[in-house]
Amino acid sequence: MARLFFALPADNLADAIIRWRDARPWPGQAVPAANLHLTLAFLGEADEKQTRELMQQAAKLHCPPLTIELDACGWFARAKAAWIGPEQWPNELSVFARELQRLGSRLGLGNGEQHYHPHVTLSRKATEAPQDSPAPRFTLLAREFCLYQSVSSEQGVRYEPLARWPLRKRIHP
Ligand code: 2AM
Repeated sequence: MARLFFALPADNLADAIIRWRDARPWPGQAVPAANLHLTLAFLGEADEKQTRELMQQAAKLHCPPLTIELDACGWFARAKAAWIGPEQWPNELSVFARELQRLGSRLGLGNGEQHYHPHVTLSRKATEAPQDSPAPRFTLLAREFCLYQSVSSEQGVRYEPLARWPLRKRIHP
């Protein structure tokens, strides 16, 4: 079994975001640069057959390249996650996240969560919200999406991309 999720990688921005976070008071336990991503759909524990099927189906999906402004800070009190994310985001992002979540649920995966709020988690075990001023000003240019496996080890968790696909608009004949 593998613990899986679909996400937009934030590799290009990760170092700049970490510098920004580390230059201000920020609650909780810092997430390392290599783990920064914007989750599209959480899938949970999948077996090999489900993983194969996810890859086959995901390859057929379409979503245009996306520009996402990371211009707000937030905190999920229950998950104790402090994050940055968009104040507003393209509708295509919500539509695509829903499609990926539905793909997961057709295969018996995911947590049935309906509400989608895009974010990049910058720390965990945060018992308070980060200060929201000055606001972040990053632009995530999403050109591809990935299926990640979450791997836990003594050094902590790391996210390994199992597959990646370009974001591309559907071309109508
Ligand atoms: P997070 O960024 O909000 O922490 C890998 O664990 C990814 O899946 C993380 O991005 C995490 O979201 C998300 N995730 C982990 N457990 C989850 C759950 N039970 N429900 C929804 N998303 C989850």
